[in-house]
Amino acid sequence: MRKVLSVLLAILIIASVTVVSFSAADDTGAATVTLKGLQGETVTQTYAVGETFTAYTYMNAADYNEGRIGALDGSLKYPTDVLEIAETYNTDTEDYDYGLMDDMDTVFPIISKASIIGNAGTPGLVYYNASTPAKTGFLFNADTCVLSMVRFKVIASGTATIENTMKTLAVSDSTLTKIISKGVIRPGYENLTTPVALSEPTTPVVTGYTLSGTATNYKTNAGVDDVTLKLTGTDNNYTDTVTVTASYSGISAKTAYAFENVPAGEYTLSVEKGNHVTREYTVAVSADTTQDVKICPIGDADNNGRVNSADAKRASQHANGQIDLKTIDPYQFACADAATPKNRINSADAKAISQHANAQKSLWTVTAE
Ligand SMILES: [Ca+2]
Ligand SMILES: [Ca+2]
Repeated sequence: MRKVLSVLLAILIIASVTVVSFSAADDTGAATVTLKGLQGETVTQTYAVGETFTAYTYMNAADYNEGRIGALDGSLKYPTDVLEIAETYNTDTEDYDYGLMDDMDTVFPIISKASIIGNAGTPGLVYYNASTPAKTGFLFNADTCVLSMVRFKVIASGTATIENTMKTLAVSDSTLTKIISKGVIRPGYENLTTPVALSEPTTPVVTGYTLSGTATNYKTNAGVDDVTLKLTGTDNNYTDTVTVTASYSGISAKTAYAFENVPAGEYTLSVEKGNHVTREYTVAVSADTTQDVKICPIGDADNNGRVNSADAKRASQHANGQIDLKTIDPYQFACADAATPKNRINSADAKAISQHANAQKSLWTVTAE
């Protein structure tokens, strides 16, 4: 659970339910409910009197500070003659109640889960106010990050508009740069979206997908066993890093890795290991995705995991114009490009590989991690 440095919460008073002049049982009508987001996003649905529903507001601040928000202050307004608050959502129990307000994970979806928010004691107003100026902040880096999640009950027929307002929204930098100031979205931040939804919370909110596979890598020097995989969004600001430790069978390892809760999008997956040549893959994620990867040691021109005279010969053949490793496989070229000048394979690369193969001078300078 993420450490929250500072938490400023609104006064939370669970207001007594507004008393209406007739009981719900007397009213067999329906209410037309419209939920509005900050930028005019709307969703409308009709519910029978007595029915409960959940109003979700998501927030995508991914374009700003990688979606890391350091402070927010806002509310939902609803008409008390048609709606009352039934319950709010508690992510610890994955059920509805007023939750633990001292636990920010249950207030805002720092990573992925839904939030609860409090009724400030003012009829018709659900209020939230929280600040974590730490670098990490609250993470709103995907369309599926829940800003608020409130369960309402229809108590009378009519028309009800539930409106999101935000007084302050600031990124989690040292000065809490404001995206929204005094209720107005500041210039340059117009891409902020707050999608809204009205649906029964029968399943947890899906926040992303699993990207997993095996990373084939090789034994080099003792203690050099960590494989680091970095995922970077090309059409979003999502980044994540996973490090796994190789367990070898002979000289090679097929090491399982997984990224969880990856938002849909296109990514660059970079695979690194000491004494290996870093390799990048382009991966599209729109569902749970498998991507196996393979990296090879420096000098392994034919990518079979061993560096021997065959690799030196291959580099030499390229240097002599007999083969073109870039055409055969750009990654083979990168592995054969063992000596300076880089990005060019000449007799120096062939010699360096040969010296490594003959145990005269190792290409693998990383000895432990
Ligand atoms: Ca080889
Ligand atoms: Ca070279």
